[in-house]
Amino acid sequence: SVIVQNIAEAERVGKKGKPVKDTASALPELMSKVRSVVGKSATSDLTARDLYNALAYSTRDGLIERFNKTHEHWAAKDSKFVYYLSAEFLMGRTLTNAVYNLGMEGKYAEALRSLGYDMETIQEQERDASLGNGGLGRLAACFLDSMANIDLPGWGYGIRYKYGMFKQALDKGGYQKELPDIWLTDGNPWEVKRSEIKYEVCFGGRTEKKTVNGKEVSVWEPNQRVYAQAYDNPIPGFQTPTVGNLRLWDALPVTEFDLAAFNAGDYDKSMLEKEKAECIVAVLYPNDATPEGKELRLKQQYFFVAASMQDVLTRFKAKHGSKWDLLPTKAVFQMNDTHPTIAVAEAMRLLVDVEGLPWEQAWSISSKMLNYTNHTVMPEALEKWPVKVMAKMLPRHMEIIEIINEGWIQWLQSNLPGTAAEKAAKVAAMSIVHENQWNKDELLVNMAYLAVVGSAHVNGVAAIHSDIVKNEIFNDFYKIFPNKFQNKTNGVTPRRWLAWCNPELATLITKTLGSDAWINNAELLSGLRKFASDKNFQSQWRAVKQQRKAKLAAMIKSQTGDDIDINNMFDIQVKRIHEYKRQYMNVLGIIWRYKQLKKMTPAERKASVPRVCMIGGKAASAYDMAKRIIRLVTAVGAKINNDPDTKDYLRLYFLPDYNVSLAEALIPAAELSQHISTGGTEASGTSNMKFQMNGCLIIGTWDGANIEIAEETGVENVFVFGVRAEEINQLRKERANYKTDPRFNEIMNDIAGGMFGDKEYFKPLVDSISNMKVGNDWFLVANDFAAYLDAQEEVDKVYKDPEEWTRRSIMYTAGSGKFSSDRTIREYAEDIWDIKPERPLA
Ligand code: RUG
Repeated sequence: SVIVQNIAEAERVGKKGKPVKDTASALPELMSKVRSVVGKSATSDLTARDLYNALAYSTRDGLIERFNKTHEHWAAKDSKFVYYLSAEFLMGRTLTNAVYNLGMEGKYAEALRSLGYDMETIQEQERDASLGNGGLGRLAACFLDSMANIDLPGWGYGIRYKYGMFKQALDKGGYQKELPDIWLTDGNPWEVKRSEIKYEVCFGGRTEKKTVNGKEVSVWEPNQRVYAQAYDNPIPGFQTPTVGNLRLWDALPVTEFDLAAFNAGDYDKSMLEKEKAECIVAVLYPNDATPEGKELRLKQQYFFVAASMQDVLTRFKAKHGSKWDLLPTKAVFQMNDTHPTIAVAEAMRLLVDVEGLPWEQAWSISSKMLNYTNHTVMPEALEKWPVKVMAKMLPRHMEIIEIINEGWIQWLQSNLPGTAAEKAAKVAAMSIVHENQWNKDELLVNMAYLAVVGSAHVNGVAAIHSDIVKNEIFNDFYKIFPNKFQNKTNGVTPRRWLAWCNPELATLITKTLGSDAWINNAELLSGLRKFASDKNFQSQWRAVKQQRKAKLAAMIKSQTGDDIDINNMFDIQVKRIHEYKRQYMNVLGIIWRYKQLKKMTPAERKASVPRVCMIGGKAASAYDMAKRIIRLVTAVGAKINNDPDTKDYLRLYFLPDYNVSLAEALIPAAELSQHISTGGTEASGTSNMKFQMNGCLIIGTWDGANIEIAEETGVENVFVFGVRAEEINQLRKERANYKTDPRFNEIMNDIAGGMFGDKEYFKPLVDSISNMKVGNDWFLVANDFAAYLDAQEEVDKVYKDPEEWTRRSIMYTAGSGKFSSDRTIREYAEDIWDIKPERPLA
């Protein structure tokens, strides 16, 4: 197809781009930034932080220059754009990524060395931009990288949260402690404030029917107004001059300071508006357990959607005036989960109320340019706003949603087959506004249904998940609009997640394949397959892994004081802590291993496969069970790491504050990673792809993207176990009759009996999976436990054969090409957005 040809051409041209190696100019450049930005002289004692700032501002110059060229080019071509609307962007650090993507690592590394620093030390000065919770936010960041990389005109739009994802610490007792993530305190060299780009965003108030030009219209009279202020964050591609953009919105008060109130001595009132505005963007995902929290979250969602849509429409109008029918040929939006789906109502408000278009024309435009990605099957994450909250916060939008819903219901009534009673049941099941099933007095707006009705395309994020989306979650809708639904299996950027985070392995791959072309064309990694059984290559591959294990061991030593033997298997599970992800089952397996080791003779222990197990991830502040799971990990770790009989054979560490930077250190060092969610619950997973790329073997369930990873790697190379998605409903129904494995019972008794202390605190955890009645052990830990232990035995067996283990490891990396986000973005561009790459001249 045309798009594939364009991309291929773009890549061919890009490969000619040579990395900048202008080392001579690097030192003077850095020194100039030391003077102008850091405010010190070249003869001062320069700290790592000073050099970080100097290097960041130097790199930023290069970014901005390319950014301007890219955007001038796209504007001149009047390219069609995709706008990725996401409440989360988990960007991590920018420095290394920018320096490497711009090909400037050689240039700066030497200059830094001459000043007595290395790149790694300097890079550690940067705080992660953690504007996301987990997979969904990191996916958005990978997508931006790939969009720039393949020259696709597109931007991300989100919120410039003042405090990102909380910093996780452990208190003395081993419980999670949440600390604010004050990431902007020392400034952010990577953003550009666009003072001139600011939009008013309104909330609350009421609507009033008025007659305008002989027509009755609804006029919104809001009672709060704030400004959304644009900040641009340039996103560089690799071996291309393209630099894309992430535009984040800050909230400002319309009146900065109430001088009259101040002069009257009311100091609190004088700052009130400012505080109210700042509150909107203060924290990522405020706890929504209270009505106040819910309102604030909806406010955040509307805030960034309203600013982003006004921004797009303003640019469109500047170019095309009121030729609104052209809009879907110039702009498409991808709504990342339900968080930005108020966009459906906002698009209608802007086109009908502000631009004066007839409803039908506006609907035809809006429903062509909006698309929705579903990322979860968890009902609690498919947002539903009480009508009361929506009507209070966004009264005009509530009216618009009601009009959309009326039209939708009418359409259903005229088009659905069946008797009147059958139709009525279907209409009730598919209505965008419906009763709360737990509280019949409350009406809810189902944001996912609004998105499905208002979008051109709806997609899931892995093959199995897209099937569940079609056949379960939105089955009624799928039957009506089969062509609306697609699959777009997730991906991750091979730049950050292999080439830059694991330079040791990247160098070996490049040497072996004869070129670094795989960095932009990950399918070329399949060329490693033919070396998988080559003994010489295997030993080089193992040496790289050992190097990375040594690095991680040093990090753990610095945090815990413990020495770790790098000949032991590094077994890692890192992701958000959730019952469905089953870190709990991992701990139960570790307890079983510990108990077995205790029973062994010293000789038997010596013959076992020693492991260092690591678990990391944050528990949502209001998620009590997840916090108890963390405490179980720390309690079990404390016992086994200090037991002289076992500590040489088994360790368990909880790694606090898991974030992008920590992932970059862990993933290259991992030998086994665990992706053990209950079949049918993990939409895709993306860390599984990162581990795979880095040659880490997977123990996993037949769930999410594990399935496709196994297909690409060779199912025989993956340790697969557990119940399948299609079995879980039946198993849940049969809960009461389930006979648990004796080993499982023994461990439950151990925890309940206080083997790891804190038995009262662990009681709800034990109860949640051990009383076999319907509704208990929802995530089927008991059902999978025996199969999990068997799979772990198989892991040990294979690890005892280093050649077989290494062969598999190579096969993982070789099979990871499909999981490049470049592939995913190409599919979105071709099948959903209809956007072609457009490369600016270098
Ligand atoms: O839990 C899902 C992951 O399975 C998936 O890989 C990721 C990206 O598609 O999105 C995660 N997710 C889902 N994060 N938040 C949600 C629900 O809002």
